[in-house]
Amino acid sequence: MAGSTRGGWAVLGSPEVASALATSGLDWVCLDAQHGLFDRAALHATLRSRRPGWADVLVRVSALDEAAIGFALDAGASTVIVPMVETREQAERAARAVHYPPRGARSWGPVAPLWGATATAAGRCWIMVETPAALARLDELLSTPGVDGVFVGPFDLALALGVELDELLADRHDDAPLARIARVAHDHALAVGAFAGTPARGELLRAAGFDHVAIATDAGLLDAGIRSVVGSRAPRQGY
Ligand code: 3PY
Ligand code: MG
Repeated sequence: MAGSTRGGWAVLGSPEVASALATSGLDWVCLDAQHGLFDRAALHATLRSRRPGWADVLVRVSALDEAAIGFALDAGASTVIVPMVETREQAERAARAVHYPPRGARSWGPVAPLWGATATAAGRCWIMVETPAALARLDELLSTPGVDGVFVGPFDLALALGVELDELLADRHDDAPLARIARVAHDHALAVGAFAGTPARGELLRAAGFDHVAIATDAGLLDAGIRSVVGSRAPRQGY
């Protein structure tokens, strides 16, 4: 992904809703199998419903798990986002799981051709930086061969740092955590993305140096739609 992009975050586990996001003009959609409702069946159903014109589809896997990573790529995800990576060894495992030999150790078994689609041969590996341990090892993590991008989870990072999310997002010091992550990632020529969840938080992340920002979730858009039409619902907590 080049330049600056806007993504959508799908948590509802619905192929139809993911399709609405993927054809909305957003540049990419991430199917969330960590905190969202995308189990294997829902990932398959969504990836197999892709049509020409869909935005790029990424999958956030539930954990650093070789089987989950291979499954998402076999079904056609372009990129896998691996949560909670904290050590060089974990970054190497994530990268190995994404790339075929000789770069990595991904097992061959594409299923997308079963429904006439192309399997992802050259998947991309984005690791999540969202803990102080990862922050302390930024250079080590982001220089790992086979890691193609970094993705920040500002909610987890704020929780773990013991600061308010708004404080983390608004911190404009040179050495502020978000700015530092973006700078080190750019120094390593990686893709640099983050979860925002709203356009306003997305702007703050862009100002901190993030190029690929998930500006909305399917649940949030549904909620905003209900409130704008029916006007009767209190804003929801969470995604
Ligand atoms: C975070 O902000 O920690 C996330 O992982 C967003 O989903
Ligand atoms: Mg997180």
